[in-house]
Amino acid sequence: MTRLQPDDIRHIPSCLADYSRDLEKKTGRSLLGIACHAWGMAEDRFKERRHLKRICVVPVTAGLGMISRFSDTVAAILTFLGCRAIVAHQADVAGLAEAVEAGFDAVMMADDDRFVAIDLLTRQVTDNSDATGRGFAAALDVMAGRIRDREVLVMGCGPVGGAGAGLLACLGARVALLDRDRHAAERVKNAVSQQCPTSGITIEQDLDTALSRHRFILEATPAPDTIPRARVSPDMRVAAPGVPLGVSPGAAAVLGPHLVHDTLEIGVAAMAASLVCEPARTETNK
Ligand code: 2YG
Repeated sequence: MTRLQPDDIRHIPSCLADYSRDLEKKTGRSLLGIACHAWGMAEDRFKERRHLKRICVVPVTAGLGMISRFSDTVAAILTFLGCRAIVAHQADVAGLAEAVEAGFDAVMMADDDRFVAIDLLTRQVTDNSDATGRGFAAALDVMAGRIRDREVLVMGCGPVGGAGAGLLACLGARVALLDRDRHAAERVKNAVSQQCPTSGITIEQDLDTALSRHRFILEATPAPDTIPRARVSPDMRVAAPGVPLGVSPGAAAVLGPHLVHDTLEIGVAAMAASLVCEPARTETNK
């Protein structure tokens, strides 16, 4: 899993309104809209309920330690969406205890292994990887004008790519998986086939062939420049949750408004939508 650097997120709090407008131009949906779409929720339901959950973001010093302004950035995204969110005054156990003792309804916190939102009442745990995969799959769905019956290439079969593949399959896309580790691709294929039995999941062997065959791409690898300039065309649509961005600068220039990428916003917004609207945790989206 990629660890964010301060420079990856420094710009976020001051650019949220512009970013949401940019998303709306690119996809037809705002940051809030994409976050709701990730769980199949109506924006109105989010807007009605977003004040009901007081959220405390708790910094964590474990492992490689805190990332400068990470918790503040998470809280800024939540506040931008109209949620009630603050950063705990203390970190770690003291911060978690502070949140519970002060009557917060949910906490959001991240160590080196997991970044989660925990509803203290329902005990629902939303993982950032799952929310990010779903959020970018939702963005691809709206960019494609509904992904149903379209062929989609999912590059990177880790937790983010796997969650994105699951939602895309449930939305009716024909999903092709690509990963250097074939076992990872097989694992996702099995998981998605259980989650969405009607889906037609295939595994691609070769990057160049796969890119030449697909217009719609979810790029969820932790590698830069996996999609080179020579492999893109203006009719493609790419949603890229992978950090660093897997689309080369030349390819990004060709894609222009048909590329959605960020380092934290869509994933955190989808976590907020999950907290606020408590999607029914059926088998399909566990
Ligand atoms: O509380 C803190 O400041 C740190 N313990 C946060 C550490 C987060 C480590 N994880 C990552 O940097 C990413 N996996 C976060 C999510 C990236 C979204 N694509």
